[in-house]
Amino acid sequence: MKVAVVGATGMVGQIMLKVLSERKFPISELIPVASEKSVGKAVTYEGAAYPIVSMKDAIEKRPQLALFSAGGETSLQWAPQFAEHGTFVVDNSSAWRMDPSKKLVVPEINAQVLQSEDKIIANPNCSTIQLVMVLHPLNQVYNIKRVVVSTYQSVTGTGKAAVDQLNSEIAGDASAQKVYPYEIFKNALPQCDVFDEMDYTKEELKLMREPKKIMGDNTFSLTATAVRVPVQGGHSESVNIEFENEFDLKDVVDLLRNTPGVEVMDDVKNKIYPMPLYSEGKDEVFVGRIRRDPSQPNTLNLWIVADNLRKGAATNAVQIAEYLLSKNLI
Ligand code: 2RA
Repeated sequence: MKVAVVGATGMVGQIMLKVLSERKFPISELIPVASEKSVGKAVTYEGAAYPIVSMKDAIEKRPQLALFSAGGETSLQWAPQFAEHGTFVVDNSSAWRMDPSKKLVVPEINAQVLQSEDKIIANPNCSTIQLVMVLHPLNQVYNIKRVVVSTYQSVTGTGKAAVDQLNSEIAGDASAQKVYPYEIFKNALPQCDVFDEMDYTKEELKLMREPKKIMGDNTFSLTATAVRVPVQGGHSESVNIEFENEFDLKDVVDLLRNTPGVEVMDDVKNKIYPMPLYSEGKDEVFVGRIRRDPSQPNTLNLWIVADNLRKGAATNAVQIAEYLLSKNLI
């Protein structure tokens, strides 16, 4: 299969290439695409150099699949041009996620909504993916009433410049390019992306809106606070969930243990719980600190960690492509 990777030089694009290779995705021709200034340079895939081409050249090659991670504006401009020539686009930007005509997919939850005419498919936000991987199975059994989530997000979610800022600050180099409004080292910024008129950030709005579309359930309420922390291995989330129905805590843990793509790490007596240091480079969504909330009935607290560049972005996108392949849609 001819596969274009748009944004191939970015952090997510590079992980997409890694995941495609790890999962032995059947690529007959790899078409790396990046900004005009990168055209002619090369990316490495499975030990070989592949020249970066322009968007127009990539479209002319008529790829069956295009994995996009190049920002919303680029996706809005170019994804339709790929799609109108029959390419399936899986887009990691926020451009299409809440478009009612586009599917927003976490394969373990709602891949079945995909059809052959879905030529632009939205990959959810990283912090959304790890959250719904845990919320969905619980909702099916215990009927969620309300969710309160606070995130502790890796600088890798912002991109390479943010990682460079953190590493420079750790090294004591105050001259590094500032991506954030403040130092991130020894700090926690209660701002991921820009604020809206209600003083919520775009990241918080994604967390509050995307889960309902993916889970196909508008009956529960969800509020979020997204925080950036000086971490690189993945996003962490503290989640409080109130259910309509009573639950047995052991049943909740057993349910999550039997959920594909979720790994329970919950043995506090031995200090076993999810951490970004552990999740980095893995595709599972790790959940722990699962405990009843004594402040109100039918409510529990838990802690979710995942590598935001993998299951939170690249791996989920490749899994969508694998689903399309498995159903002979592509
Ligand atoms: C972030 N989820 O972490 C956003 C975009 N990757 O900044």
